[in-house]
Amino acid sequence: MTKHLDEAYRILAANDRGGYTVPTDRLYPFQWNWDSAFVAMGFSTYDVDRAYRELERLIEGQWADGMIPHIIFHQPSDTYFPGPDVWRTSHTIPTSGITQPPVFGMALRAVHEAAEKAGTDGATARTLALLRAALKWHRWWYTARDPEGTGLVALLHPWESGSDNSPAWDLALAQVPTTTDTPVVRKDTGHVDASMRPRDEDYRRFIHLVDAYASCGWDPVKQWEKAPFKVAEVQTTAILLKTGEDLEYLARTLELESEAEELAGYNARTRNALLGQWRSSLSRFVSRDLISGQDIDAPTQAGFLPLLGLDLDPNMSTAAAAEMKLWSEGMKVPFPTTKPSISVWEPKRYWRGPAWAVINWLLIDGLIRNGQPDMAQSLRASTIGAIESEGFAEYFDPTTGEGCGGLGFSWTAAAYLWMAR
Ligand code: 9WN
Repeated sequence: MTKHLDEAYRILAANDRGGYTVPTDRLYPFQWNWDSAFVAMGFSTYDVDRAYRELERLIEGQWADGMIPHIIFHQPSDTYFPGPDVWRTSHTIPTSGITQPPVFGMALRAVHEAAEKAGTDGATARTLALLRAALKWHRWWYTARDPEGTGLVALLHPWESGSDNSPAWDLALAQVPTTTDTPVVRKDTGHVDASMRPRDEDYRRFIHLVDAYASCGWDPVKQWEKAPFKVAEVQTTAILLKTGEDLEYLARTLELESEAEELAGYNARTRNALLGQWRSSLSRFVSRDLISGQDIDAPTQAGFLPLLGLDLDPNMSTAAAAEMKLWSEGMKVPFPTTKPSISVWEPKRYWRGPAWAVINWLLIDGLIRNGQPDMAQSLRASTIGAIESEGFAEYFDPTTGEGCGGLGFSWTAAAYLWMAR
């Protein structure tokens, strides 16, 4: 284990670009939002100052309306598409124009607790500044992405889910045109095998959406009206709820009572809304396409993520765990991001089947919360085992355990540090 811990430290040091960490060299040469939150939790296990720094550098990209973008382009690089010229946003530091799952609040609580334990100087002031930024972003989610106050937040681009080419988007994305104003000049397939990446057609739709929102001047109200893709999504909403709980905890700890009450209100609303997305016939939760008005019942990992933020009735948690077990049968490294028995399952293609250490991390937390410690323990052991035998790959083929995608990956290193602690 020491050898692998040392390797994890080495990867995070190698991917450091000055207080922030790139996901991996060349393939992802900038700061990514949810990657950095996971990385901050990894740092919190051995370097609290660096953990705070990761979050502080991320909020340099926060927009005036509160959104924290999914990419912060701190320094130029020509190894990634789409770069700042495609996004056409107007923040002081170049950024993308969409967001990513708000793991930030979970990370802030972990970093704050590590600082308390270590008795780190100046920790309260640093937590407070980050908490204020997190609160602004939290309010942004509830106004920009749930203007009708349903309690579920919507994504306007598949990249916002972090699960870019998941089968969950197939039907909704098919309605998005493949025409673009911007030439699609992919760089990713120059770094990793094209069979492991989203398809060209997916990219044309991804860029069509970027063009559409850039032409709204990135104004959230106009985007909401014009959006060709609008999905009230359970994975992101579950993460928002868990983050909301952690921010509420921090607000109470720092005696910000009215902020804590405000957060408690959001949390209660979202808890009810998420519970309403449970489908007992499927033993999992479903997202909703707000354009077609239909449930999205494609079987993906997102259906189990609500365990992270909810305390389910034991009948529900037992049913969800049994369904997860079914999907994991015969898998060397669970948890597959798409149900293995269905026709669109591809065990090596990005979010259409592979196992991801950070998704397992969130599922493990959800299983523990919901009284399933054995399953949590076996998922933890197989994730650690996959990393120790294959290295710190971006993700893993669940059937063989083979490491796929980019190598020397920061969030896989962070997940290892967190799970091994
Ligand atoms: C687009 C950095 C990011 C992750 C996402 C993952 C992938 C980007 C891409 O890489 O997305 O944001 O270009 O493929 O899907 O979850 O944050 O690791």
